[in-house]
Amino acid sequence: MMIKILVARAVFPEVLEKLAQHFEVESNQQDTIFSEAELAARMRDKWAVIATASERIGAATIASSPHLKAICNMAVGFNNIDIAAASAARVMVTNTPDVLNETTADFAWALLMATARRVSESEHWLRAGKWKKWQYDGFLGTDVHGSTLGIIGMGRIGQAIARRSLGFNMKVIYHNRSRVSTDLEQGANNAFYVSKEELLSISDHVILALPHSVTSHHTIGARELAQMKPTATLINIARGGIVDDAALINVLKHRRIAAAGLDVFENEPAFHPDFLTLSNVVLTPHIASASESTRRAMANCAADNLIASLTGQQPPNLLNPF
Ligand code: 8YV
Repeated sequence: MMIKILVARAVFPEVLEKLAQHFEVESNQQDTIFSEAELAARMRDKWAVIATASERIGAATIASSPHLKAICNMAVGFNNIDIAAASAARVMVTNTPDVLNETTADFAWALLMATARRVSESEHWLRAGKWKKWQYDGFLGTDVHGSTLGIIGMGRIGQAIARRSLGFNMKVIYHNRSRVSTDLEQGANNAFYVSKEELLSISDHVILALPHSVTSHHTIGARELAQMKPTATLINIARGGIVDDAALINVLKHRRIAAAGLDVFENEPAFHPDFLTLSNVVLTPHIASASESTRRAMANCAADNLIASLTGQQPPNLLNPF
């Protein structure tokens, strides 16, 4: 009898074929969103699962899956999984780091440029048929070149974002749980380590690239937003929950910062409806890693982690060695 695995969301067919060479695969090519209880029911007889950041896999689900050996997230972030419960049950957890660094960094820049230079806002205006004449002060934005970029979270994605700032002649400051090595700082366009307070008060543009955890929850709340320049922009390509969305809506409404570009939201996809009433926010549906080749690489990476974890090898991206 073949070992049973679950692929909890739709995925590239070639990835299912690769998995089917080793296992009996239950897939979800209709891409149904399972409730936690339904996911738990489907995982009950499975040895491993491929999930995305949208599937919450908590202690109860892990406890009700007696055969489970591995949870393979198709994401670099893993705040959707109770790692402590998985480790206690000797269930391996893996993620998909590195393959998405450059694509995600590209997108952080896409959001930064769109936000600072009011690309979406002006396009909506144009599409609404409002363009009757050129105006000297039409859609004045904030310069990106020559400005100070503040990056919170100087991991692999943060560094890839920083590297791109060289061509824009920017000064890079960063804040991280701890200072990174001098070599990494130099490679990140000579990024300079500062406190979070200093970063928020000096930066013209702030990009969030840190993981979400209990400690990073609401890293940017009302207090932090008040420390930012009134002309500053805020970009979040990391996770919903790092920013207090209600507090952000309040400062955007009163123009206490210039604008925000958001790819992630608290409680997504059911994000705060007030964002839709604001013209100074660029909203995208969690697509920072969404290039064809990167999404393929992520899916293959998750599959390779799963195959390794059930064939007696150490998965390449094991998060919880025990
Ligand atoms: C994914 C992400 O697209 O990797 C992550 O952590 O947020 C995105 O790249 C998404 O989370 C799918 O799991």
